[in-house]
Amino acid sequence: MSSISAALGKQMEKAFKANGMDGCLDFIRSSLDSWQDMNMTIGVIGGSGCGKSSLINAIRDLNADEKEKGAAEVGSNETTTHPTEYPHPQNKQLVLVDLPGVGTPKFPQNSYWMLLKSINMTSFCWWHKRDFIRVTVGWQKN
Ligand SMILES: Nc1nc2c(ncn2[C@@H]2O[C@H](COP(=O)(O)OP(=O)(O)OP(=O)(O)O)[C@@H](O)[C@H]2O)c(=O)[nH]1
Ligand SMILES: [Mg+2]
Repeated sequence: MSSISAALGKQMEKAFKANGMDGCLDFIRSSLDSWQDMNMTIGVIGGSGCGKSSLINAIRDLNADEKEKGAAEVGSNETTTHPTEYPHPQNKQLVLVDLPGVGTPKFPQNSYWMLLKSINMTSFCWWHKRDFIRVTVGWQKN
């Protein structure tokens, strides 16, 4: 965090030296809007059958049977077997990654991190079975 602030401080100083207070304000305004150009790839993690694929379908406004529209497959037993990316229909900068369930014989908890490392995620959401109150969100440090 401190390195980001120092870098921003230097850029503000540069903008100020080049164009005075107006230059500095222009720089701050463009920095505040810069998040709109960011790409976000969110991995949806959780136990098998907790509803990860259903959540992604709901966010993309799709039912599980709308396969022709690209709905993620939903099922009762270890349905998702490899990481699959689903871009948001209205915002292509947002990509949701459907992941296999954690802690199955094929994807044991202690080696799951290797699967996560193979995906270029900016953040993750840990989905808990039918528990809309408890969602864990995190992000990967660059
Ligand atoms: N009652 C109820 N059932 C749900 C909900 N979300 C998902 N399900 C059902 O739970 C089952 C598993 O859903 P999935 O979305 O395939 O779960 P998943 O976490 O992707 O499962 P894996 O891919 O096997 O890890 C399906 O039968 C869904 O219909 C929910 O909010 N409420
Ligand atoms: Mg699934």
